[in-house]
Amino acid sequence: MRTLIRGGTVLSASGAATADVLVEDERVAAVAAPGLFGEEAVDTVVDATGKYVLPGGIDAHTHMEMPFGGTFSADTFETGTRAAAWGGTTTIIDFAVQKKGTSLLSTLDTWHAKADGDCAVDYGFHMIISDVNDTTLKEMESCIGGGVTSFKMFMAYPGVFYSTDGEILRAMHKATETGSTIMMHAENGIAIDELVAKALADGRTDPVQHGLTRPPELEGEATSRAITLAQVTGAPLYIVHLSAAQALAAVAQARDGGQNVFAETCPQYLYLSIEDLAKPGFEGAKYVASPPLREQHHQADLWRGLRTNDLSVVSTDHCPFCFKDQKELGRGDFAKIPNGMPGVEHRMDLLHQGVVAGEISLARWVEISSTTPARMFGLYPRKGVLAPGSDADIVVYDPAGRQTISAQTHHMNVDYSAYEGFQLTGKVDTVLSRGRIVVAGGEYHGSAGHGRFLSRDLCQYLN
Ligand code: DUC
Ligand code: ZN
Ligand code: ZN
Ligand code: ZN
Repeated sequence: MRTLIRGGTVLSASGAATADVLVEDERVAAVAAPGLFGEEAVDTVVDATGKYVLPGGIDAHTHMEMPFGGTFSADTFETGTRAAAWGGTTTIIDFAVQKKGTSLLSTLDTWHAKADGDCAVDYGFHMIISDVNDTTLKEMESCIGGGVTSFKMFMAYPGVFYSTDGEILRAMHKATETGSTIMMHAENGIAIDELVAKALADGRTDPVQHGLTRPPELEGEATSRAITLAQVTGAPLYIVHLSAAQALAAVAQARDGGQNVFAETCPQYLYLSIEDLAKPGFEGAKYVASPPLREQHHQADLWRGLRTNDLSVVSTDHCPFCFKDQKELGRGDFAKIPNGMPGVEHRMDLLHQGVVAGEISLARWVEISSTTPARMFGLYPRKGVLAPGSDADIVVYDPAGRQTISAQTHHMNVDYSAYEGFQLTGKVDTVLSRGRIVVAGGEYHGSAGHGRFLSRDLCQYLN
């Protein structure tokens, strides 16, 4: 089975060139000068004239079917990966969540049971550690053997996911020993819980209080502490969902010092702000995620961080909860609003607006959305690049397309969009997942079960 993608501008993390891409079965067979391949021996021709051709997006931070406060995030692996495909994301890395008192390996089994056979595009897992003990530490090795090479820990949510500095230190020692990566949710949860309790005691219960009780200084402090613990132990550290200028400054300083510290941000921190959380009535609940949306001035710092590579990845932290029956749980008590926002479908498009606005280059768009996440999480060059032998995960993108984001038209299984009414320049035209056309001409041709589990290598950036 051969597919020829003809006449497009082929993008990579290092530049752009007009070229044809030949796909044979599941892989890229060749990228060559236009017209070099005849169309005789080809089954399907995709005309990409006037369009970009780029490696499929990799969203390294999603939560499908994630348990949270007695409910589950609203996208299943099936609906969530279908929405990802619609938006040009052909790989997700989701999180298996260890519950206190359970083992990492049984947790991994549970997440395989949720995802295997259900995904429309390829997927991998990170492991969330919330119970550090001798068994857990030993099991980290088995996780790595099973292709799960990165471990998320929490400095927030005391009593639930929270780990003490000592527990973090122990896991970091194991990460150093094994070459695996510690991913950190860096917010000072002990201080935050006091601020939350005080707000509730004072009768301040609206969604905006979620933001006001999680100030950016407490993200900065936790980020610095995580970096120090990583320095002491030598562990590679990846800060997830970085939202605040204070945290970015800490990351930049560590990187200048040559430490293996990396960070991602998310589209919501680039485009939304605490003004959204402060919308009247209960509307702000739609924007409750942790860390919270910040004051608008942080956005310019984050865009700068993306240019300087102090922020090297953009993931969504896609964690959708319906406004009607799920966010409702927190009416009258902001602390009970499920934490998370939908976004897996719109990451590529929203980042393309950064290109349109002159914030980032085309090459940087590809780098932060595909090539770097592939290297960061041990998937390169199978993913993240269009080169002979790579998986044929390919997006044909129309830079002149227009669209308006709306819950009426999106494909995520959630009843609102955080970006409702956003008018975008650029639109996904055609998407291939391992050589198969899954989106074309505004129609979906994918299927649950096409997506395969990705056994990942270690981070490919370590000093
Ligand atoms: N952190 C995440 O990464 N996702 C959902 C909630 C949270 O605190
Ligand atoms: Zn988190
Ligand atoms: Zn998350
Ligand atoms: Zn619902």
